[in-house]
Amino acid sequence: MKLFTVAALLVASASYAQNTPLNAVSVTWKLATGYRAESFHGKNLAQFAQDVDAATQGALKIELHTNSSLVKLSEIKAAVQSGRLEAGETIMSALAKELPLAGADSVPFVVGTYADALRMWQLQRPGIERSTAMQGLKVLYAAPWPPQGLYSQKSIHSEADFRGTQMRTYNASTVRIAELLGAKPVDVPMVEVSKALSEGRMDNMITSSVTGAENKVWSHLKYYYEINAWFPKNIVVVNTAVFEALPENAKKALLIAADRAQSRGWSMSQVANTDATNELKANGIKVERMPRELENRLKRLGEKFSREWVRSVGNDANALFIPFYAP
Ligand code: PCA
Repeated sequence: MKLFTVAALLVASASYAQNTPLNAVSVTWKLATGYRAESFHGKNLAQFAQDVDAATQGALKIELHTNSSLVKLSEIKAAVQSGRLEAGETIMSALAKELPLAGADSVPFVVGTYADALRMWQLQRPGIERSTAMQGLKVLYAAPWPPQGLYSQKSIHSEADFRGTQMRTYNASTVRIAELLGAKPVDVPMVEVSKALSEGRMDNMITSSVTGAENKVWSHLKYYYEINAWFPKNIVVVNTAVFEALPENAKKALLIAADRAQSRGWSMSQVANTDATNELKANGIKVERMPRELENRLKRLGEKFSREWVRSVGNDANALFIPFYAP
């Protein structure tokens, strides 16, 4: 074929991609998450998939695979990078090794409200997008878990009450916190919390009201201290090459739906938090404040943790915290 013919064909196919009616070709993406379909994150994803389907007139379908059923939570990011999955949802703070700024999500006592969590995400997003882009991933949206509190089998009066206990962990920060408190870290993915409780593998954990309620932890854990330690976020990403292969109008529709999912996620999380806290109480869990002295002690541990985090990440951490703390 002559060169100009090839060029003409390329131009023609490019303009076809730009102007194709949305539903001329239909693609289906697999999107996996490590969390349940019935949880608010899962419902938000389902609504996102429905919005994308409607906005692209069926040109882009998103098939959800929830609860680590297709790919385990800890492997979702790698699966999207390799193209085994087109898209996935995972918890950002567990990606701190590959995306250092994601670690800010679980530095204790930095973010205290949903509004702060959003401000933090707006400051993190450009840096996280730069890192994910280098790894072949595009960020679609993030949505917060409710604030993290402390569940315990026994009532907690002082730091000594943690010593030697088995503390459930779900990321590097929770491991470090367990260590700082003299507890033994036990890694338990969320979908296995009930099982670990019934096997006597955990005495306490830091997580949200929602995760406690979904796992009906009242069978074993009796206290919930609302320490508001941090607001971790789930992040939804797509393989960059897969995204780039979409027609322009489908890309646009997808990104609009993603922005909506992000705002919806922020509201759904707050509603889910209220409902779950009520459910914990209705099932006999004592929802309490910590003794003041212990709360102060935890805050100091949080500061120590924060210094360690800034030291380990370096400039990017300062570049995030300085504007975050600026009035
Ligand atoms: N639930 C998840 C992550 C944070 C949360 O609230 C978990 O406990 O694994």
